[in-house]
Amino acid sequence: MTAATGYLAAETALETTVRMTNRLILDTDGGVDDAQALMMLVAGGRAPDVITTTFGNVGVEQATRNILDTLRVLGRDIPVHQGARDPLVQPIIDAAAIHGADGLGGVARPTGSAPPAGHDAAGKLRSLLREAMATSERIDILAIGPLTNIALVLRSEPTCAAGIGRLTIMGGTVNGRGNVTPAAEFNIYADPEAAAVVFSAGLEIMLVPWETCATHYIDGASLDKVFVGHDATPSARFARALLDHARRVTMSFGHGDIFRFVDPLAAAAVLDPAVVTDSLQAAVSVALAPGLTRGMTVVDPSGRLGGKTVSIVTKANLARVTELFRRSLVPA
Ligand SMILES: [Ca+2]
Repeated sequence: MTAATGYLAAETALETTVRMTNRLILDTDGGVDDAQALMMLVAGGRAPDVITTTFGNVGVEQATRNILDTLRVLGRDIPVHQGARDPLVQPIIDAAAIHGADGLGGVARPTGSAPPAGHDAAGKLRSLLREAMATSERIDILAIGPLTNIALVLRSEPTCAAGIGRLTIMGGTVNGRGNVTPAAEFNIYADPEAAAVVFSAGLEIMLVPWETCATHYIDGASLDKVFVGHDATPSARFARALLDHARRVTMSFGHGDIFRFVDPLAAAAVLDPAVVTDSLQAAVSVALAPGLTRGMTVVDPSGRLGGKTVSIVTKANLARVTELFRRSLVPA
């Protein structure tokens, strides 16, 4: 049999791509970099099939509104299911100092956004994962907020773990240097008990930790060039406003005019796993005791902790990540 050529070859290649890529759920807390990550997934050709929201950067209603407004800007209709309002055990914290009171840095918003498709994210996740198990078509998840929704599912129905393909998480630390406390990163610190449930479930996890995000950045001036001649569309204006907010916050912390890839780095790893150029295989456990280390991810490459190891991203191809991000700013 000869190889298909022309149109047929393209069609066959597309079918292969579709078969090889699992469906995707985005679980998000609706902050500035969450909106940017969503824009990257859409621009990169792997829009989530379903989006679930959680408290985190802001309260869950605001997080849901932020995601729905971002979808409105993008002209995309993706079902958004509102989720966890509170952590499993501890009181709620938020990150308004970083993401602004509205979670999107006060950027101008569109009108006429859709309402949420539902208000039971854990229930939706559960039914999707049951369906995935029944059809043997696993679903990938990108989690870029506190892990409460996923923990609620795994705690109530542990067998749902079998429906998850790869779970990519932005969160935690690899060297114990946090961004909320000296030891803990925000997404884990916001609900350590939930993170503990997720990391002990035996899942295939790719972890994008805080230190890797902090060391993968691009200077602001080179991003300004991207917009030259391209900032007339509503989506480019929205993208630019988010980016400018993130740059202002980073500058206010004394780090200069740079844009750090945080949730967008995790989105890049989902879009193109080859952006990951170095990673550490290690068991990860979450410190739950009150005090200095609460919410810290304890990383053990030695195997003494036991359990399934996760893949912790330590280096990424910055040029490739930047290109995936650039496409979301000014789509062709
Ligand atoms: Ca986030």
